[in-house]
Amino acid sequence: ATSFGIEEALQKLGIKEVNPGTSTGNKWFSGEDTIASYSPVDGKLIGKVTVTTKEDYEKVMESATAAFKTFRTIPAPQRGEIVRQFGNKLRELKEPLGKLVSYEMGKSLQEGYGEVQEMIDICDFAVGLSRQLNGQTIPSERPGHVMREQWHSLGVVGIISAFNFPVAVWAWNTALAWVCGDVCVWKASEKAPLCSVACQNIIAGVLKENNLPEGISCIINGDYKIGEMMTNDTRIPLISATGSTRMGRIVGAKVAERFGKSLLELGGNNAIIITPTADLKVVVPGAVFGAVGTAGQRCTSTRRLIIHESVYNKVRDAIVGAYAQIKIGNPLDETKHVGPLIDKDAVAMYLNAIEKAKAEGGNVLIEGGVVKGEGFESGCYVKPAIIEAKNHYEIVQHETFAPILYLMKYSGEVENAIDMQNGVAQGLSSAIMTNEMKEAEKFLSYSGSDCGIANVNIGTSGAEIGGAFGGEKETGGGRESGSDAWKVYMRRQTNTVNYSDELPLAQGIKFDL
Ligand code: UN1
Repeated sequence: ATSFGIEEALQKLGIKEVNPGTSTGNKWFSGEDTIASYSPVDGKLIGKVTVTTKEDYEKVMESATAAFKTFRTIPAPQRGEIVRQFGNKLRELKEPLGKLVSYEMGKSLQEGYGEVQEMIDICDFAVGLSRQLNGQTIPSERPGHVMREQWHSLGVVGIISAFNFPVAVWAWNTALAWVCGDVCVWKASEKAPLCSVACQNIIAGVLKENNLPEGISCIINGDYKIGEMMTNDTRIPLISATGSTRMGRIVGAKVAERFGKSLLELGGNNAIIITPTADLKVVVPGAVFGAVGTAGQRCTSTRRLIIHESVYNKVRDAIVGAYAQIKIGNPLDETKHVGPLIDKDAVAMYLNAIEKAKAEGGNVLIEGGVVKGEGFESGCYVKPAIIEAKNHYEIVQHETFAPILYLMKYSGEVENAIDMQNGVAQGLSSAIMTNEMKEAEKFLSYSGSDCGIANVNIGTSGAEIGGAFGGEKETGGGRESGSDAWKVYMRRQTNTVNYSDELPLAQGIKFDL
């Protein structure tokens, strides 16, 4: 038996040895092929999920398109009520679901719970939003006329999610999509398929209790070929995809070709600028959590520290000192800070990145490497590394999904640091540590950070759901979660109504018959 109550958690979530990987809600479909999910924590097989067949995909799409026609007629606040009940179920199941996330994906238990908390938070947000899907009234240039803008449900939303946030990213999308009157088809990462089964079990119960039709929440499972069925499917007006820039380039192009919309959340290359007035009490935890939290596998993970030369040695020594305190080990053990990487491929990429950084001239301050010995049998545990590097190194320009932190110096004014921060292809998250008001405002101004997220005196990761989440450039341009991100899940309609007895034309055009 596995320790830390995993067996019990799996049971509470309805996870079996072999699980059907395709579902339209309370109906499940099994194919022959399976994906085995091994835990990076101890290398053990957790369970299997069947791969979606072409025929079953068709059943899912038929069910989803039919459900949409009913679901969009239910008043938005009533759809909000469904999401409210879903949020309550998540509150009840926070412990087992958080544990499964931690065990299947490898992030610390605290972060596993945090991820479920993000799901609960977005449900609460969506419930309020269900009464605020407001359009506007626009003054018409013509007498006796009024213009309006309305937001209508869009249709089937296809969700492709990554292994690193195996449940929260799905919820960011579904909670909003559902209150907007859309139905969802989710292809989870093949590296965390059991999380999709667990989530589907939870929402299926809510849908059943409310006598709602099949097709409002669907899951499909498999590799990229299963995702491709969705990207090529004209019945899906919106694809929301989280993952690598490589994946997003393909998905974005495919979806655009058929005039679908895509919401892309791709790679980041996030930096913290550390200025001469930065407070070390804030800098050290901010930078260290950003770099080693989730073993560096967040798209918002801190990859680069851009430090002013006048404080460089002091900051470097403080960060290096803090790394000495980091405990690597079983993420279910709450005394550990850093768990494993997702799999051995990720370990190989991490090792390769360190070699490349060295070959390009990087100076290793904290040696990386694979952790061996008792408790580390999965072969997925690595040491967080620190390397002094130059921003232009090819490896520094590239997102490596692992705990490797690059330190670099800037001199002179903050503008030089901002140039370095912006001098990468990605544009997700960024931060400045400063007590100088002018520096902070410059960083946030039009000529400051070019990222979708720009923070002052906090790190690059750990965004709250209330703000819109996403970034520019190779990060893909999508925004999900808070603010007005809901609009992408709806279609905008402009209405002009004439309540006069005449028909004046716009722009003063005369058309006399
Ligand atoms: C991701 O890494 O894909 O800001 C999402 C954060 C989290 C979300 C990260 N709230 O770190």
